Amino acid sequence: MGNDVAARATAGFRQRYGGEPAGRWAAPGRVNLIGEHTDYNDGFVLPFALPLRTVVAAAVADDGRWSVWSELDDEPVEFGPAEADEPGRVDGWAAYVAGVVWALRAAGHTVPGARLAIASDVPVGSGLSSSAAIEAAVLAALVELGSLDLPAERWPRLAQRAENDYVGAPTGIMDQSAVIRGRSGHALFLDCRTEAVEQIPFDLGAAGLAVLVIDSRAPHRHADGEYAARRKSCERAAKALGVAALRDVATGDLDAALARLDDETRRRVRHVVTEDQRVLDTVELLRAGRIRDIGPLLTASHASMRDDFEITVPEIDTAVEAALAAGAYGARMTGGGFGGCVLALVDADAADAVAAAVTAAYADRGFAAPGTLTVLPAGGATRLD
Ligand code: GAF
Repeated sequence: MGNDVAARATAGFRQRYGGEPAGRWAAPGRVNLIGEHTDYNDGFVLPFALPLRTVVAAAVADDGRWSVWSELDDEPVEFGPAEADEPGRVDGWAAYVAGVVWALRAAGHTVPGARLAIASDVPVGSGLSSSAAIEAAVLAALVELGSLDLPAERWPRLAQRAENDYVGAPTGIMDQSAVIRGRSGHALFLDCRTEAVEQIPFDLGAAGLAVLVIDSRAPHRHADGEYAARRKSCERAAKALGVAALRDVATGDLDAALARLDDETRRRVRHVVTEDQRVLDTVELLRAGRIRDIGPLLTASHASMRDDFEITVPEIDTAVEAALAAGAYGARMTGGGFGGCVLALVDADAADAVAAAVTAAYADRGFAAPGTLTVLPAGGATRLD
């Protein structure tokens, strides 16, 4: 098989199923520039889609069943309507596919049976939303193969439902929105309550800048349980404060609100409310074309995740500190936490030096070497051919 991800999906299709796919659909991974753990609090996020993509080569199957092959596994996973209609019956990576079929059927759509072959350049387990990429690419394929009446604005909610209710991960709507609605050269400013989006120009290249993504390689220990615990704590706090969601606590009212809470809840709430404000401030600066000036907001976001929301780990903090010491304008963990990736805003011609400094700091601390990659904002889910 070749190295190109689309070619790998096609080759996988031919090899597993024989014949040609009817088409190929792609969806990217994402990083979040700023706005962490704000989405399920009805707040604001500013992610962008990555140039790394997942590709699905697919064709209709007349028997009304679904076969899914992924390069992660030798054997295809097969399921029919009975397994698709019962959350949890399909597990592992194939649950993201079955979840999409489930969500479509639950919304009243007639989903065609299909053969699907999946190849991906989005690393699994690095916090770059490889699961949302699978969901979005499969959704794009099934909507088109079945000529379903489902405009793309409604895809993120549906893919989120697949993840929440079929897979059982209580995530918000950021990742699915980013990988579906992302646009090249832009960050996606999303109001997670209304789902209103604004494409914010984020032309790093023209400014001589780059975003360096550092894969911390920290194992995602306890990530699921801790994520759910943070979400619950936010929901309890909103109830205690008498608001629908933490988004409704205005920054001006923050001190009075915090005074009514226990110490841990106070710190959780302070993170969410100040993080929403940092997203709004970042958007203002980007609208004014002042990309370098967002650096301190990124770094403040990291401190808030580390000290108040308590979702960072030593590898992640080391990467942020080393990137800043090597001259990054700002750096922060991106994604759900407890591992995953850090992003650093750097001068394009300094990216290699910053990456080397982080790698050296890792060696000093005895951590396994990090992965590093510079990225530009890319487009969302699409049909390739
Ligand atoms: C994960 C979730 F999937 C998102 O919904 C979001 O909550 C994020 O963590 C934290 O901002 O990526």
